[in-house]
Amino acid sequence: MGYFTNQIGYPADILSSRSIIKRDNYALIPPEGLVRNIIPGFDNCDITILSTPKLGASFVDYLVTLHHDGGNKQGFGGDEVETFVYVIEGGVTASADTTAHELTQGGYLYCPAGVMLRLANNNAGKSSKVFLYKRRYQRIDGYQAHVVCDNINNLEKIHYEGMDDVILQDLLPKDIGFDMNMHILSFKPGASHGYIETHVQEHGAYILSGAGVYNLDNTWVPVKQGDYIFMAAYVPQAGYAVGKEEFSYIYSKDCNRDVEI
Ligand code: UGY
Ligand code: MN
Repeated sequence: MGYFTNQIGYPADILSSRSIIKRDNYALIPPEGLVRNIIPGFDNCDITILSTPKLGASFVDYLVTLHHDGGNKQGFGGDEVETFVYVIEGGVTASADTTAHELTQGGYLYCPAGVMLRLANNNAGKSSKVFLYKRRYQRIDGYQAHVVCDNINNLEKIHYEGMDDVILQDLLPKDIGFDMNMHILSFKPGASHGYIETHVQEHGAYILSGAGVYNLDNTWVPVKQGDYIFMAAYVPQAGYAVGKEEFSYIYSKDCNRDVEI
């Protein structure tokens, strides 16, 4: 175990943290507090586990730094578990079973349940960083999901809910076979949501750029690039972009299924 940010030794000031953990409600996890986790199958990787069922999520998110020759050859997911990988930095070879795809920054691969995701760093000897997700797939009769591989540079930029300066990108198809989607929301400086959302779907969000002030259960929290936010079902949520850069995050959202009782 070690520090994900490679910070070791005594701090220059008193110990403090921006982390907020409200189980079954919301969490803000900044990079400074993250530790390395060992997960069998991941070699030459620094991997840290973010949302899990222990926090109140139905899914698991990870941040993985793949070093030289790093990756996962044995496979991740399979059986009833769907997986998704997004390249934050660098380049990786991501395989859906035996079909290999070269992904560069902004590239992603979704593997449906039953298909193994394999990863290998491919960044000219330098490290690569990915956002990784898994979830137990909710099957319904007559429909199925399929492998999706693309790059966000190829995706339509949708003006989000009537606002010119908020852009939505849907990474997976709007197809009933899929029980979740990944999206990127990007806010120009000063832009915001149009209202404070309250909905049954959960999110795990990794902030790709910029900074914002985010409402989580009616508490306004400053957030910035590199932070991770978990939003449980029903947590009130919305944000303003602050500063000079575009504020954008990638996030998961469950969809296309009725609620089981
Ligand atoms: O799709 C969403 O629910 C999204 N607008 N939520 C969010 O940004 N917190
Ligand atoms: Mn939402």
